[in-house]
This record gives sequence, C-alpha cells and structure tokens, in this order.
Amino acid sequence: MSAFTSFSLWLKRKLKAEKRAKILIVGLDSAGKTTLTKYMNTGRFQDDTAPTIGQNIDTINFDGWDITTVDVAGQQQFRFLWEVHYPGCSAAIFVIDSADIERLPEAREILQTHVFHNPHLAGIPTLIIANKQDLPDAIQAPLLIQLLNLHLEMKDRTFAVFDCSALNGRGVLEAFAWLVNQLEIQKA
Ligand SMILES: Nc1nc2c(ncn2[C@@H]2O[C@H](COP(=O)(O)OP(=O)(O)O)[C@@H](O)[C@H]2O)c(=O)[nH]1
Ligand SMILES: [Mg+2]
Repeated sequence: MSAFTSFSLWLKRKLKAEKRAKILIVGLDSAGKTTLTKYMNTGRFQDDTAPTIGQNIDTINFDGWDITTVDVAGQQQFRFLWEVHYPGCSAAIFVIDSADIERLPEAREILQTHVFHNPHLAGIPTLIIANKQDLPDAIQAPLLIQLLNLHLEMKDRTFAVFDCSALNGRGVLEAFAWLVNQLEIQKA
C-alpha cells in the first residue's frame, strides 16, 4: 500500500469517528454546485454566487454531521485542481444542470473521468443531483439515468439520482438525507 493510500484511509477513519466527512462536489460550471451548498447552509436560494475561481471549501452541518464540501471549479482550466482533493473522500456529489441537454455529453465525460474511473473514488457512494428541475425543459431522473448510462457505469457502487432545485429547494433535503444515511452505513 502506498503512503498516499494509507494516508487516505487514515483520514477517512479519523473523520468517520468524529461524524465528519469530506465530500467532493463535482460537475460542470453553472450546474449549481455553489448554489446548492449555499442552500444547504442558509435554507434559501441565493442568487449572488460569483463564478468559483479555483476551489470553494465549505462546511455543511446536516443531521449531526459536519460535511466538508470541496466544490471544485468546473471551468476547464481548473480541472487539474481536482486531483489534489480526491484522497479521503467518503462520498461524491455530482451536480447536473438537467435543463442543459446540450452539455450532457460533456457532463457525462466528466462523471466518467473524475468519478467512475477515478481510483481514489472507487466504490464510494455517489449522489447525483438532477438540478434545476424548476426549469420547464429539465430532464428527470429516469431519463437521465439512461442518457448518462448510470445503470451500467454505476453497477459497482451505491448511487442515487434526485430531482432537485437549488432555487426552490425541491428534493434537496431528501438528497442529503440519502447521503447522510450512506455515511451512517459506512460508520457502522
Ligand atoms: N433555475 C435554476 N437556476 C439555478 C439552480 N441552481 C443554480 N442556479 C443558477 O445557475 C447559475 C450557476 O450556479 P452556480 O451555483 O454558480 O454553479 P456552479 O458553477 O456549479 O457552482 C446561477 O445563476 C444560479 O443562480 C436551480 O436549481 N434552478
Ligand atoms: Mg461554483
């Protein structure tokens, strides 16, 4: 086992013992990662999110858990930063702009490269947020599962897709309840 892998395992164990978890939030720019994090922290929609430069490390307190979220900028030029944040993550959240069908292939590619085929994140529970369901053309979970090939790609890990809106809060608490339940299962 490499020093890197043992450090990653040690970090995960330590965080679990304290009901803390590090969770990576992944997704294209404008999917709603920052808005979602802000919604979890304040309970309401905030439209003043400036584009994330570099990375955004935040804490969400939910159901007794301190969740450190690393919202890595989606912009192409910052994707190299993601590599730094993979070790020690207990779960991943992938946020999709469900109304932006044109960028779905790009979102799928990012999901494959950074989550499915990422050895640091192998087997960890993955929450897919089908965000922006308040918009009229938003694609819902069953079709999204097909289009992203999740039923095949995700066969080796636990995952769930929630139709959400970080604008009106629909589905957001349910999605995080699922996530925390996964953390509880890992802790047990
Ligand atoms: N209609 C709608 N807009 C949203 C939603 N979530 C985020 N947005 C908007 O999408 C834009 C990008 O959001 P942001 O959180 O900065 O995306 P990020 O780049 O993934 O962090 C902003 O104008 C948000 O107000 C949502 O659920 N519905
Ligand atoms: Mg952002």
